[in-house]
Amino acid sequence: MGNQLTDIAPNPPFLPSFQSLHIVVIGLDSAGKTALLYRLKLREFVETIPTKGFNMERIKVSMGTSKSNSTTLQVWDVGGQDKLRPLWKSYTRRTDGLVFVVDSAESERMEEAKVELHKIARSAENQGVPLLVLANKQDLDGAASAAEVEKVLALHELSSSTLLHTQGCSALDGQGLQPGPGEAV
Ligand SMILES: Nc1nc2c(ncn2[C@@H]2O[C@H](COP(=O)(O)OP(=O)(O)OP(=O)(O)O)[C@@H](O)[C@H]2O)c(=O)[nH]1
Ligand SMILES: [Mg+2]
Repeated sequence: MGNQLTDIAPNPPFLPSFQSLHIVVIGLDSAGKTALLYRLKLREFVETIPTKGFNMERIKVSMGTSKSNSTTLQVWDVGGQDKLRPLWKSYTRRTDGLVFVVDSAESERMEEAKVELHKIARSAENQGVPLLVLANKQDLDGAASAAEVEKVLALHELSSSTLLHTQGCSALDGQGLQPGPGEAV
């Protein structure tokens, strides 16, 4: 994840390396947000329980190709149950990046995911905030590809207002989250 985020939101040269970037991870309940957070932090799959509030972890990543130039992502994983979604706004205010996680195998909830994503991405406060859509659970049979998720979520309707990238991944087996430049150090 760090790879794509640092690609679309590169550290400006004037940003001191000790400064951290604030990243908010949202998406429907059970999309895999918490599993992804701990896959990135601990590099392993951990069993989760539904998030009632939020989890926050600091994840150090290298910027560009140099490991000596690193920064810290302060990653906020916010519960996705419908009664918690009104709280998303208070986390996304003034964030440096948004990550929206989708369960790629759950086709019957894609419309619900689309509505929530468009609501948050179109809000005035989030204009210009880089958005990474993670098409999670690629390990499951029948999972939609990143390109299919991009289409069904109608991301082209958002691309003029925000920097956008879609990535297929799996918190379970780590695919799409491999270390590389800009990844956890
Ligand atoms: N097969 C598979 N299962 C996954 C993957 N990621 C998460 N899961 C499972 O999906 C379920 C929900 O994962 P969570 O990470 O708790 O989902 P969440 O988005 O944080 O959900 P809320 O906290 O309710 O918003 C759990 O049973 C996870 O083990 C994945 O990549 N592949
Ligand atoms: Mg959670």
